[in-house]
Amino acid sequence: MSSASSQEPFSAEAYFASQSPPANLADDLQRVKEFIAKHRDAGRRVVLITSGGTTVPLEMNVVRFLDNFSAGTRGATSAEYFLKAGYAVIFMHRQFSLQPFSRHYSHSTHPFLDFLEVHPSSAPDATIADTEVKVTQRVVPALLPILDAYKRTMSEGLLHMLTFVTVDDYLYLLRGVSKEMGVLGRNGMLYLAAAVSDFFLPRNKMSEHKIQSGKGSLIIEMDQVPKVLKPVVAEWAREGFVVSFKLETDAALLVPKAQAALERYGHQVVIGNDLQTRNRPTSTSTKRGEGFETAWLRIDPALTTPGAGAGGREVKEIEEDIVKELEGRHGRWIERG
Ligand code: PAZ
Repeated sequence: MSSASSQEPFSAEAYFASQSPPANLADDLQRVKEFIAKHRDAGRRVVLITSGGTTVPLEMNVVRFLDNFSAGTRGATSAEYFLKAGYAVIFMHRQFSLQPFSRHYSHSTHPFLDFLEVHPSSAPDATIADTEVKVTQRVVPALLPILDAYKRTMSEGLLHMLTFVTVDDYLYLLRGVSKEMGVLGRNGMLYLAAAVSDFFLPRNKMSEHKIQSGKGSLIIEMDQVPKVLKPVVAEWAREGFVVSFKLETDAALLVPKAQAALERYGHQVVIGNDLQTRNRPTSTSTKRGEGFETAWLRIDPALTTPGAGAGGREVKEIEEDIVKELEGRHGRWIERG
């Protein structure tokens, strides 16, 4: 697979002209419009969270695809803290990645069935309908606040879910939802935590059927996905408070790359995280006058075992501090007008 292309990168318009929208886009956007209107009328701040990795199919009838690393932990965890802070949340996530609330009982960390107990009836004529299944008492203290927050969120209609799989789905949804958020003015925040592919295979270069292996090695030249942060900030969500994420594997690149992104796109905050330690130190960079301001959010590594809270142990999650910091900055930015 080649790593660099001699071609001009696609502009956002050329990208959308060449790639097809997801089948349910119009319905999805209609529901987003209604959700935003309801919360705008209530004077509530709304955050769009993107979460999880995108895929890039290599064939029209997809057998193989390129994927981006992300379990969806950052996005799902942040969504809970934004809800706690009073935001309504549009949670745009990769299908089957972690979701707010249910993330505490993911099949890999805390399988749901492990928390259940069966109590058969001892009556001689008992049927299966007399058997009770209960939640194990030991998990109740940790479960109750999660269940309570979940029920309240759902009954008040504060969480709206959207799913994507491919990078095409993601970009069409991002464009549509960002534009809908325009009616919120400064009360809208975009929190772009999804891990989005930098490369894609345009439809006109894609094989219709499964790529055959008979010819030995495979060489695919991919095109560059347009840098859509530019139209997000300059066109689609002009009044929104935009927070982008930068993931690096070389920690020394985090701050310079975050500052370069702020310089290039002119948005409000970049959150930098290193792949190995992403649940621990995290930097936030903001443009300040002619320069930049970088702050580090750090928490005690002993308190950060992901998902440990579901079993009853208290954990500290870095997203709590990220969201607190952003809520404050968003508020001050709204006041400044
Ligand atoms: O979903 P997760 O918790 O496993 O990972 C989150 C993350 C590292 C993908 C996210 O914090 C992030 O940095 N997103 C942007 C990735 C990028 O630079 O493309």
